[in-house]
Amino acid sequence: MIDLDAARAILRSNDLGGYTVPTRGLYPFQWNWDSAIIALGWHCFDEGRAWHEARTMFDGQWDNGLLPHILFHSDSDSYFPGSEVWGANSRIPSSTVSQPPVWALAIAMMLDRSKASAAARAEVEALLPKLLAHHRWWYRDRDLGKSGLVETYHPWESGMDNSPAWDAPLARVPRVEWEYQRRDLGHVDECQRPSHGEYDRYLYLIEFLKHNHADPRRMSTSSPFRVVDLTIVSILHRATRELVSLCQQFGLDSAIPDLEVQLARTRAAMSGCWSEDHRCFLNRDKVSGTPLAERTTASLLPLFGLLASERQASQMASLIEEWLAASRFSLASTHPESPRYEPTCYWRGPVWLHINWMIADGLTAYGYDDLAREVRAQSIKCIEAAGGYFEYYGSETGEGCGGGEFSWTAAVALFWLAGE
Ligand code: 9WN
Repeated sequence: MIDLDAARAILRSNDLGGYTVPTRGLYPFQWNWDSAIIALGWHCFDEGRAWHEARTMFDGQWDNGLLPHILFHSDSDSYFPGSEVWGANSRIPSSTVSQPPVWALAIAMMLDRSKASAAARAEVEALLPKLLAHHRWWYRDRDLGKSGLVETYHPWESGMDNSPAWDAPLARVPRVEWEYQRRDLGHVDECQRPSHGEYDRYLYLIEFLKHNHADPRRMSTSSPFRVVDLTIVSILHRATRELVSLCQQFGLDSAIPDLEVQLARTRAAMSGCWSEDHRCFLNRDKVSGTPLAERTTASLLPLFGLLASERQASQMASLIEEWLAASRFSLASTHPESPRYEPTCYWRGPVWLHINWMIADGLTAYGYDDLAREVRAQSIKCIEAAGGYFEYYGSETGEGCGGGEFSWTAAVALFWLAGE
């Protein structure tokens, strides 16, 4: 049994007034994709608060449309690196990269589920131009070559920070030489977090962005870390489809043709990411121009993005069946057969329930209802085994890992697991 009162209590206690922190201490600010998922959770019991979450996030949008991955609404010494390290020149102190663009989808879902529809329509009307600017930023500044596949310049932008898919591209990034003190290790056991070598490189990439004023042309020609991340590509495609539908409903027809061009471009480009041998899609390294042959849950998200053909979906479904069976708790964020699989280390193996939701949703869209139900059952099993809502769960033991009282996990329980 999952405890929905406890899930609601987590959102309330992580509410800092207009924005919800992922968890207290470890992540004391507003994170972009967390916040979209959290809004869906709020929407189940307090619609007004859900829209407030969205407004606060978009208050931090840059003039060029970028929606930062972190908004540093207030100071906190429990997290590193803070806004001074990023050095952004923004109205609300922020990071200088974005995160998987879930917002248009979240807003479309909130509108759809809304009981207070006049109020909801007013909220969407106000948010729509900002959503459009956000999506245009991705297509314009992150795909200068109009390839259909947006690029990313920092593992933190992918949201799957230390995914084994990034090992090779990250290895060519220099390490910073200055001393710094990590704060995450004061909250979570070291073995569940990225390594020092990874942090040195994350910081180098922040400096690189700062030095180049996050300029799209410079980043796309010289960033030492430049990848096509399928989490972003898939979510962007799915969310843009929702954006088109919102534009239709709200009379913004003139915005649609451009979005349709982008959607078609991405669909056409996806065949280049498919691997027959792996039975799934693969992220790409743009520096070396090669596929990143590591099966992580990002490889499955094109189902959620509605980017797979029926034939590809069927191969992915058989892969997912094996993937589910390969660890006691599923879906492991890295395929358990990988030599880089680590069942309790962050994005290298543990189970993340918002990703399970996306994969289950994709499976349903392609007609694999039984598999989708199994992914959902596995998600409930994690919460039960761990006895609560954690950041992620050990894929062999179901133990709660990372931060506790975690907002997006509580939200997923409310808007997904509580249903049916
Ligand atoms: C860096 C907040 C965020 C999530 C990311 C997750 C983790 C941050 C960190 O926490 O990243 O952005 O400091 O580890 O990887 O997906 O949005 O929950």
